[in-house]
Amino acid sequence: MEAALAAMTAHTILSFNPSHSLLFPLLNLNNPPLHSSFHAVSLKLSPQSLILSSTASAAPKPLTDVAATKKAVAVLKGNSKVEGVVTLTQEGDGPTTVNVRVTGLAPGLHGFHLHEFGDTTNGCMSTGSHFNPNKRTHGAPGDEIRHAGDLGNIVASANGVAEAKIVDKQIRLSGSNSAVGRAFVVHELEDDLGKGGQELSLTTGNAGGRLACGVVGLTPV
Ligand SMILES: [Cu+2]
Ligand SMILES: [Zn+2]
Repeated sequence: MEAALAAMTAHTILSFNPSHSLLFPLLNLNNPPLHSSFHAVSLKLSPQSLILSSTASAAPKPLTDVAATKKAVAVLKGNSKVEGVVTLTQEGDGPTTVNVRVTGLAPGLHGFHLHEFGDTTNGCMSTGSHFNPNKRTHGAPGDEIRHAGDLGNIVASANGVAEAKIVDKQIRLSGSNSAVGRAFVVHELEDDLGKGGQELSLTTGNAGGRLACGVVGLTPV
């Protein structure tokens, strides 16, 4: 938090300087007699007041973030008997816990991802590709190089029920990696986690059709 604050302060000062160099030539041209007195006052006070105001506005924000627990839910449906519920909880800035229960599956592994869009106007197809804010290739949940949306596979038992508790550091419930407003998709086939050597391994994990999907929305904690 202190490092972020220092970075913000440094940024404030850096971004302030160009306005100085822009401001004074203009004043020089338009009103030369006022230049020297305004120059002195501005250099003395403005950087200090900027630092003070950025400190004051930045300090309370991380405190409320740390204290907050956020919770979200997605109800998965599709064009088959496959359905399920995904709940996400995140405490402060910690990892996100994703609890999954899907029924109606063929026994075995099924790719499970967060896709980019919370749009189901054309069923699960309109949820787009795997959520990928950092422009990486497809991978396993434990990989450094992966889509943020890559949560690997869920495993259905002989009775077609898959239950999983996934703790993930890339999916969040706020900020640029937020899952809220996007969609979870459960797939027909196993996700090869980018290692299948197939044409689609590095984009979709070759996980086949989209059996069910659901848009992530906030829910009471
Ligand atoms: Cu997917
Ligand atoms: Zn992916």
